[in-house]
Amino acid sequence: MSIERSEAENCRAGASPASRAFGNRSGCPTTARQNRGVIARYRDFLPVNDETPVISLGEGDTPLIYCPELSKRVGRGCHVFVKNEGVNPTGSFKDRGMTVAVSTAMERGARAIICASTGNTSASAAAYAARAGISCAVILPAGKIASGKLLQAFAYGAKIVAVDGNFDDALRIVRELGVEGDFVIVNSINPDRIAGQKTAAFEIVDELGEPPDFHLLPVGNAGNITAYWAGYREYHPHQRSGRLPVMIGCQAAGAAPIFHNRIIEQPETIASAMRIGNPASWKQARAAIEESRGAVDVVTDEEILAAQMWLARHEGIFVEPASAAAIAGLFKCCDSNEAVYSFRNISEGRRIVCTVTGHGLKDPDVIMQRMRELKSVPATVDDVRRAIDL
Ligand code: AN7
Repeated sequence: MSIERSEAENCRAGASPASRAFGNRSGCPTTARQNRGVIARYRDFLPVNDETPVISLGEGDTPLIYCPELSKRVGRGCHVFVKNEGVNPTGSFKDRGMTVAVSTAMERGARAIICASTGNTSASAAAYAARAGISCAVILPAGKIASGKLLQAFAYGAKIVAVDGNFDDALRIVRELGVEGDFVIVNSINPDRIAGQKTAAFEIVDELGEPPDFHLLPVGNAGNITAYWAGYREYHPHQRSGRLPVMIGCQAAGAAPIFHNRIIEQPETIASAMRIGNPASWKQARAAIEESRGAVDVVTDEEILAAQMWLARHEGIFVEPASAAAIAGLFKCCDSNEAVYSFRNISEGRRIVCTVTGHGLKDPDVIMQRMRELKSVPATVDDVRRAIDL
């Protein structure tokens, strides 16, 4: 009996009514407390308390990969690191915010969550709802979701609704449904999502000892750039220097409302994750860019696809097109006269982090189109050797 109690005490989730109803679904095993996941690691910085049931899939703690070939491309003795968010439980950075948003929703007794999504938020919401044992509705722009992401939402058992419209239409509908109170919205307009996503900046500072000089990332609905900037500022006391990074946001040329400073009615890009014309965190993203003396720039679909292949083939990191926008943005900073922020005159030895937000396998169709048809050969060593042709 006393052992049972101490296990329950160890398991913070065990304390709340919500988690009692939930039993073991809180993510807390009966014999040991789960120590993985962003809530376990950064609890003091997150809007949780001892009553909050922890709904986790072991997200976060993603590798910050030193990239020698990218560093060479930049030159000037600079060091480039890629923060690979594609290795989160559902294959994107969204899991960091989702663990917090779903845990706090459970604490408040939610029975269902809802989101609009270009794909990754829906995959993540569906997984964490399944984990929590609650319902999940995902509202998606019809025909514009990468196949891997759609499969995930289905596999995790979400109710999928495709609308004849784009992401901005879907988010408008979700906002209205949220007001009616039947669902907790888990888009990044939910501040708990942003709070969870800040932990990526904490991890980078913990690993490098201080923030990088430059941080590049793709920008769609602009929640992530908002979260990183908040994270870097909030984590100040935990770093050696008082410095903050220059934030550089990368938008797709056909879906660049922040760059153009106007709503884009019909956003279009191969990077479907970023096909957003009226970002929810627009103002916060602007503030991050201005306060950090950074920039927002655009990259074309061709540049995005070239960067995706380059990163896979030179560094062994396969990311989805939206994520490759950060790499394409880095190349633009280094190579192009049109870059909003040029790296040609930056000081020697600067540290640059690029966040790659989602795994390449999420969007196989884009790559598949570029593969030639695979013809089989007879099953002999000679035929295979000839076919290898190296
Ligand atoms: C891989 O899933 O908006 O600027 O609904 O999936 O924080 O929106 C996804 C966005 C970058 C842009 N990279 O981040 C959604 C959604 C990937 C993404 C972004 C998204 P934000």
